[in-house]
Amino acid sequence: MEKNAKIFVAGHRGMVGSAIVRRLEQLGYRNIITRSSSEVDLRNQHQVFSFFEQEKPDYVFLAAAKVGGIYANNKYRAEFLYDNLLIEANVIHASYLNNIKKLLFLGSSCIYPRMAPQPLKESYLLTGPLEYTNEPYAIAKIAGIKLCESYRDQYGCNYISVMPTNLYGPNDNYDLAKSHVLPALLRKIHTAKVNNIPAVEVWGSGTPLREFLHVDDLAEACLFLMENYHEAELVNIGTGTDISTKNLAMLIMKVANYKGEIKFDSTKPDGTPRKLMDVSKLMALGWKPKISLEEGVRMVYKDVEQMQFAE
Ligand code: GFB
Repeated sequence: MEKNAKIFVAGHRGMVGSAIVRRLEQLGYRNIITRSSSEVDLRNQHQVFSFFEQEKPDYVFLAAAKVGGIYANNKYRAEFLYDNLLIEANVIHASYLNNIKKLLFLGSSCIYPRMAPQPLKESYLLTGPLEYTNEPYAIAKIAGIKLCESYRDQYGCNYISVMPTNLYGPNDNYDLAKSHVLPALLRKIHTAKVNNIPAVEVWGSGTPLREFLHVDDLAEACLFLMENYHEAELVNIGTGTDISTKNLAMLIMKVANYKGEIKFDSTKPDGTPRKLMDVSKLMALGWKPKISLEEGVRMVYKDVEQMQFAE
């Protein structure tokens, strides 16, 4: 991407979008355009089409989405499907109408079948039933992948799809009803430590395995792929290693120096038993993550220590 290229980062206030903007600015890109959802509601086709006609960006990072952890996905099933379908359809079609140079679409590792062989290869997409708890979100993201693929087939658009694993980092969501496991455990363990609470609650059995990538590594991978990848097939972005939710809690307890107990809440769902990404395709292209899980947790815990959580 030329340094003076006009780059639209959709979803710039979120954890992923803000990391992409941060990385673009670090690399000297100066013509970055962003809009809050109150300025341009990406679910509103007229607002999106007018914005694109007016701004005509050269590149688009489509990081805007309605996201959340297992509980939110399962509770707001209609919103996760409707909002995400509208956002991707409007932004991808507006990009086509305005002949933008390239678009990068962000999906998620939950698009793969619940019981697909591990680690998950890009070719496993649509080879089996999805995990129930996040099926609406996964279907929306699969539709986004197919939109990019179909606009490439029919109109020759250079749109690529990337599938990150579970993410964490600055600007994460710490609302316990909507967040993902890593920020939720950071908050619960920190709160337990400062308030001398003897035990913290971990949802489910503690056995599900999850892979975690720091969002700064993800941003680096997105810029790398925007520059170097021009194919139709999706690309996994991850670390290639995973950890059980129990051992994640123990890692965070070590980082926080919290000596309490873990209580497992079996009334909460485990979700997918495992969703480890096969990242050999991306690594063969020349990218690899830099931030280890322990290092990343220590970095984020420093931010959490400054946060005031309502009890
Ligand atoms: O991160 P998480 O909410 O989403 O849950 P998924 C991961 C695992 O952590 C589940 C357990 O087995 C949870 O039961 N867990 C333990 C907790 N304690 C907690 C807690 O306090 N909060 C939360 N949230 N989980 C998401 C999808 O699935 O993965 C999204 O729902 C997206 O759509 C995201 O794809 C990447 O990893 O199960």
